[in-house]
Amino acid sequence: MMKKLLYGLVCCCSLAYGQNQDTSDVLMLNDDWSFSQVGTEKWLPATVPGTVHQDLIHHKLLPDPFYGTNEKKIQWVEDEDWEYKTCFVVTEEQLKRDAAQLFFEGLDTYADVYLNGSLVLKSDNMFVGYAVPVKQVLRKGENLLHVYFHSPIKQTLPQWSSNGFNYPADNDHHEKRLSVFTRKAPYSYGWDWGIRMVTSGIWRPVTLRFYDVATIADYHVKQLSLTDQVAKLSNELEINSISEKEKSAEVLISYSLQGGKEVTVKKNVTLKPGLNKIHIPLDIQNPVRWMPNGWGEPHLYDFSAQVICDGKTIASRQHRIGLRTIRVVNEKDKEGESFYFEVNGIPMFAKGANYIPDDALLPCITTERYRTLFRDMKEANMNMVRIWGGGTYEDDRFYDLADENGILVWQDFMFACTAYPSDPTFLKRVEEEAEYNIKRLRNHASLAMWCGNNEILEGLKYWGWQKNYTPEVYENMFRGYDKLFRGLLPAKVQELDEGRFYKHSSPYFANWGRPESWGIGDSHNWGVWYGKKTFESLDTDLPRFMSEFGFQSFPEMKTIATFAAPEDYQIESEVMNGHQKSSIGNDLIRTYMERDYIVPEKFEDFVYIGLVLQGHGMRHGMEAHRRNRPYCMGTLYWQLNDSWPVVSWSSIDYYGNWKALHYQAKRAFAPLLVNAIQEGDSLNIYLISDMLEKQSQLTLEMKVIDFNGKTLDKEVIKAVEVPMNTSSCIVRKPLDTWVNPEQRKSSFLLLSLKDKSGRKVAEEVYFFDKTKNLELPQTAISMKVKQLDGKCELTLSSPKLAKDVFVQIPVQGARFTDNFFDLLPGENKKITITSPEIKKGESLNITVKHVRDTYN
Ligand code: BMA
Repeated sequence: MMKKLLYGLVCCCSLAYGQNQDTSDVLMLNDDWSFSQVGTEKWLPATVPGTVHQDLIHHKLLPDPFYGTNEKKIQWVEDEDWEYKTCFVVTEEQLKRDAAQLFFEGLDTYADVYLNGSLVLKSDNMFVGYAVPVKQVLRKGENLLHVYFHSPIKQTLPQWSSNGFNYPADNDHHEKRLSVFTRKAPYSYGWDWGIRMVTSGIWRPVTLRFYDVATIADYHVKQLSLTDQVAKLSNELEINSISEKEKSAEVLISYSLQGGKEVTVKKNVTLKPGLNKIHIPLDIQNPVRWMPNGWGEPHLYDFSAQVICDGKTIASRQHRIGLRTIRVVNEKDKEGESFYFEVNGIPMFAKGANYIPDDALLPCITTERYRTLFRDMKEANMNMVRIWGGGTYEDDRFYDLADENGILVWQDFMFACTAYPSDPTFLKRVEEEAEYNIKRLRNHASLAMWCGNNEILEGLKYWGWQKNYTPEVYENMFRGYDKLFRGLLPAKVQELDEGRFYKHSSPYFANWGRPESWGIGDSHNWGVWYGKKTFESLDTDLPRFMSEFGFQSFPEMKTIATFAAPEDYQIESEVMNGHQKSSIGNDLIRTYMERDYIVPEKFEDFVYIGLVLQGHGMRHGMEAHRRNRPYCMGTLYWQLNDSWPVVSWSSIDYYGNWKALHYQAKRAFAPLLVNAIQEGDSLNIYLISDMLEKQSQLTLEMKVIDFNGKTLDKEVIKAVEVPMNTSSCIVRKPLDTWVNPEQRKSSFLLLSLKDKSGRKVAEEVYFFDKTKNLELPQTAISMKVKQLDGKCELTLSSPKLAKDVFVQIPVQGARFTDNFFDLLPGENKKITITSPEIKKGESLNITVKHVRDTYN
């Protein structure tokens, strides 16, 4: 008999499986799988968790999809059905246990699961974990598990055919837009930065748990209130008893205080057959708060729940819990409607980026890659990441790392850029998905808010769908929107995660083409890029919270070299075009480059100047947003990362290499920022602090220096104070009092903020003109190299200014303490490059380039 249970009703933390602290017996079923294309009868070894694409690539039945124009050659996979099977052994002791539960953390997507000939599950949602009671079908000895994946294309074609219209899912790179019918990561059907790889497979782990009496179906540590004196919590457990009679049990909640002392609270309960909801209140005196990155330590308490029956711990669950308050202040005010995060009672300027899935093949993302990504965010002074709605609800590891690193998570539900169906079957699936993921994620301290979707209201109102559809269809899209995003999802959040902020869309009102709307809520400003507006427009086109703005670049040459051969090194070659998914992308890059730079002829130089352009342009925006706090209270740029090697808006490429933008974000997001900006005829200097302590007794040194290193002017302001969490203008001076028109082209302003011991606490280099107008000198950079195992220390210097110096080594993912910096005349700049691939004594090809090098 087939029975499907929602994961929400059973165990939901992968950690719990790893650290089995109870009497249950867990078999990991990720080994010995084989797979076959239906109809071929040919079986080959398979990887679980994985996707059929990974297995085909492994067996050389598919070419590397990222290389050249291979994307075209792999599209057939989506039209086929695929089977996976494995055998596992069950012992007599295991069979004697009261229950056995097969658990799939993720099936992609339409799968029929057979165990020893019984159909035990039919899945239809990639975002849901499935728990199946299987005791009745297990056998002593060998058991056969068989998963049949229906092609997500063939499965939904009948729906498409009877729908009568094509959904406005422009990012779905197929003439028949089937993606909307399936609850499956939208980006896998293609995106304007994404390869199309419509996957199938067992994409998350599989386990089989044998247990007695009961399991903990859910454990929620609910924070009821928090003050400096006391945290009031409620430990809410759902215990599923499979016993036919009532059973007495003891529930133990323990947590450890700072210093390691363990505190335990007990409750005696009577477990009735079926689901038992148990609440155990708990107070923590003098709680240590979880703080976001930049504000202190993200302290976490280790919580554990145990169910003890007849002297044995029959079930247990663990969570790491952070105590903090997060309030999204979204209120009408005299300027419109605010949108900001108040963390532990203090308004927080949000600094971060939009995250897309880190791989076109999700199971390829290793723990190490997640760790590196969080290190990248933390080092760039970020405190927030938005998990954008066209990907997936992320892996548990992602949220664990967000908790541990103090990075707040803005969580979209997985809907983006198109209307969706809203028939009862679809709504039911979404309901299951919401329930599963809200329960899975609500214990995370980092989870700051839920958002219904990405840009769907915006699409409905402003992307011309009115013209493309009949009034009935269009009206129905609106009604469907309301059902999903104003009905179902907020109701689920209210029911399961009461108190956490929910907004139906991002943006929910502001539209980049309508200035009168910018005072309301969060904005996606695509005036820069799609609207061809200048980067300087970001100084005055101000949102209350910038949840997206972006600009593209090519990845650096060593990444291009992974998918293209030297003969493809042209902006519009077939291979490069295959890796540029925005039809207007190359033209826009060139248009913007012409405005500010001398456009190089050589492809390699174009790639480099493009990186420089993206970095400076985006930094300009981030600084504008920070300068304008508290009117604007956050900036999350589009986009943090890539899912394959591609031309995109990212600040980190697929191989983990920071683009210029990531270094510029790090600078723009510095906790203490000194920032010069031309406003009208005046050049003004701002001091911006996101710090929680007032900074005093600082000295601001302002030097105008020519490109040969001669100081033309110097001014010092002493006893400077920077209040906590503020932006203020400290100097306003007409531009021509800083430099004369000639000097504008041949000098820069060096701003240094020093503390009372003379230590530099902030620095900015400001140029008085666009780069293309500067009289950049030719100069040779000298470099001292000290190469050790795992790292390389460089000291760079140049007698004259070298602008936007880019140091390259042919090692993917190497980490640089700094790059894309201005090397000031006479300065000795030390940087360290780290990578396990760097070896003492082995030759390392280090190349250095600066803007002047690209002139003929
Ligand atoms: C934003 C995103 C994505 C898209 C990006 C660039 O609006 O939400 O859908 O990739 O624009 O076009």
